[in-house]
Amino acid sequence: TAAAPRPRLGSVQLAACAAWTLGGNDNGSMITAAPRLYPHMWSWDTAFISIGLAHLNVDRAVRELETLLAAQWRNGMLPHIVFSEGGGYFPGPERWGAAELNSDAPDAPRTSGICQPPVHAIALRRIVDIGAGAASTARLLAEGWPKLYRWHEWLVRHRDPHGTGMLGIVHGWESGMDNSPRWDDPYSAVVPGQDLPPYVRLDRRVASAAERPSDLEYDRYLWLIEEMRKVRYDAAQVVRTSSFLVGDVFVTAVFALASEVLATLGKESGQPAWQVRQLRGWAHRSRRAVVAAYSPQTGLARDYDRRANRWLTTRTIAGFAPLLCGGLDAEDEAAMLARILGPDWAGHPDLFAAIPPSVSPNDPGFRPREYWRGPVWPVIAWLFGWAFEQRGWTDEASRLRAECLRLTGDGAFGEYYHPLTGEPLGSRHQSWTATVVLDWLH
Ligand code: 9WN
Repeated sequence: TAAAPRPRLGSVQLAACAAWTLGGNDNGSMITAAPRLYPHMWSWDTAFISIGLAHLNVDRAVRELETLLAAQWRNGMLPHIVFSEGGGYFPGPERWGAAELNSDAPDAPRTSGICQPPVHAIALRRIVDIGAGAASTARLLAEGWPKLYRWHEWLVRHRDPHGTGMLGIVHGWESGMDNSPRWDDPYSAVVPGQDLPPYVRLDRRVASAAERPSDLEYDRYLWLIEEMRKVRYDAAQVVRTSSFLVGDVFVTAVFALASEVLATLGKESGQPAWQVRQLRGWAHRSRRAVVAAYSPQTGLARDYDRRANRWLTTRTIAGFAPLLCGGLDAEDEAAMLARILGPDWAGHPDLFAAIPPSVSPNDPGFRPREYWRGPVWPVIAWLFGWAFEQRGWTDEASRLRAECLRLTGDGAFGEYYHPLTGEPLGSRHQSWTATVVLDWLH
């Protein structure tokens, strides 16, 4: 797998390409996650998309985040998909049936019935900083902050009902890392019933089968939706009945980080002090849960399978979650930082660019083309880079940024990349890849 020579654009051309990509994905009411594979709005994609947009047009960035927030469920959940009028994606709004089954779901726009990692407060921070002084950012802060507070509150109430600090997910899609090997064990206990309604996958019309999840994986994804439909997406019942329930260490770390960020934004903008304090308390508790999930044996943090009552020791990029939110003691943290940069991960000698892939090339389960089982995801690198900067690891952050720009410098904006050759994979013109590139260029 020798790296093929790839064109590299200058930074002005690359920024222009990114802007062109976002413009092309704008359907008039939203910027879709990707032109053909994902013709709708995805929750965490939109958070990242709005960051890049803020560099081009801050009012447009604000509008994008507002469009997502307008689809918030009445109970506080931010849905993982906000559907546009067009079709072209399966499962679409009819298969989810969220509005028909649950009165908390909005009738318009249509949405899915699950959520995604809570990175939105980080986007709010970035937009407020980039667009300081603009009337639209002041509006977003005033009106968006209480919505994000309710979103975090929903997560605590429904995904950590016992106050452990670790947030649960009820579907691999909620992790954002759909078919990561992290979920192989818990998914093996998800047995699709005979009454799984038939369906036709649309994703493989766009991306090659070798780069997408398998049919068995899809049956399980769809079966979990059937289970949720049976309890009408009632959040408390979903957690009781879903055959997939996992404490997700990465989502928990994102939540801890984002709660801290939201608290600071709230303090700066005069939000109620008790809510700011509560957010800091949630952040503290979740940070402790992430630290408690750390395994000295693997040097990584673990997920917890709540159905099987056991830790999951799969080694993936998510195991570096403590680097996002902090909390480890200084020695363990230094070792973890060295590990993510070292020869098993970003420093692996065969990598095209020194960016940590989703699974280590040294892992027997490493599959360099297959979605969350090996490829590099620029957006994940952006998140770690941003956290590194917050933590004061500025050299590491700028090296990561330079390597990411090298990987994405051909302007293809792949959804993910082959870690050894740098080939773009999955969808091309993926909005969140274009947008993190824009942020790196500034
Ligand atoms: C299911 C949109 C989304 C991302 C996820 C990524 C992928 C969807 C899919 O695409 O998931 O939600 O159909 O494969 O895994 O992280 O938000 O870009």
